[in-house]
Amino acid sequence: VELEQDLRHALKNDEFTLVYQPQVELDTMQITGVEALLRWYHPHKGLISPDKFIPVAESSGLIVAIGAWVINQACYQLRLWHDLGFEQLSMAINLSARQFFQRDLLATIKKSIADNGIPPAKVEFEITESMMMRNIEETIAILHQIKTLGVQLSVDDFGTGYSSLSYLKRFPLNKIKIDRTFVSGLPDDSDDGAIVEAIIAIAHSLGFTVIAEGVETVEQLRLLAIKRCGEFQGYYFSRPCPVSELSTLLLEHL
Ligand code: G
Ligand code: G
Ligand code: MN
Ligand code: NA
Repeated sequence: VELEQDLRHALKNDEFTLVYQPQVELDTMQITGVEALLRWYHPHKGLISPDKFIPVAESSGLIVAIGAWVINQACYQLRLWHDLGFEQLSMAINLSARQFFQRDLLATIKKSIADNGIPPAKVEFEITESMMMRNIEETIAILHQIKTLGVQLSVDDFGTGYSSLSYLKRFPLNKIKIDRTFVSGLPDDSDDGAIVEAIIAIAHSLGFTVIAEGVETVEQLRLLAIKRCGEFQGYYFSRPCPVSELSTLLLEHL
């Protein structure tokens, strides 16, 4: 309750910021995109993790306003990076369940893209596998609507939502993000190895690109390369970082 009160003031008090984690192409080790991740600097409690406050924002409905701020801020930052010459860079933005099933989402996305004058194809929205499976028909319909804007769509935390792989082809997606719980077992855990291999094979046969999350070691990276995973994210390359640090990384890797 206290957290919810504070969350109500956080937007207008300018307490939110976005950090960005690079998404890297395995073959070239070049940065192709970044994922925007929300951070809340509470005036007294300091940094509060999204794992703590996103659920509160969801249940209170505040997520709609906060999420709209995230979308616009991420698009604004992408415009700045494009203007600096990093024109190939894409921006991945997380959507929460309540945000996804909310009527204004389409208009919010459209406005942020138009206001910031960025190519829609360079913007990607992530929804989690568990969100997708809650209401399959409605999810498919909304994804098709979002798709008409020309943006990319990916499924986050894939492998944790217990969806049948055969369902996947019904969703108009571009990319699958392999959940980091499977990557963390690589290269020694043969079950995780088999799961990762299966996800990559199915994804490719359905025409999706694949990104592995949570890559922390060079051994994990090598195994993913052998299994022909296209891209990765993780501490091995970089933690999520503020704009200035990311600009430096872009100069070196793009
Ligand atoms: O960056 P970090 O590990 O702290 O993120 C924790 C969780 O919060 C992850 O599941 C991530 O997807 C989620 N998250 C981070 N930023 C956002 C955001 O802007 N919107 C939503 N809906 N979730 C986010
Ligand atoms: O659920 P989602 O994939 O959006 O969440 C991304 C979260 O994963 C962020 O909180 C980010 O900080 C975290 N993360 C990113 N890279 C790594 C990594 O290499 N290891 C671990 N443990 N967490 C990571
Ligand atoms: Mn994500
Ligand atoms: Na994830």
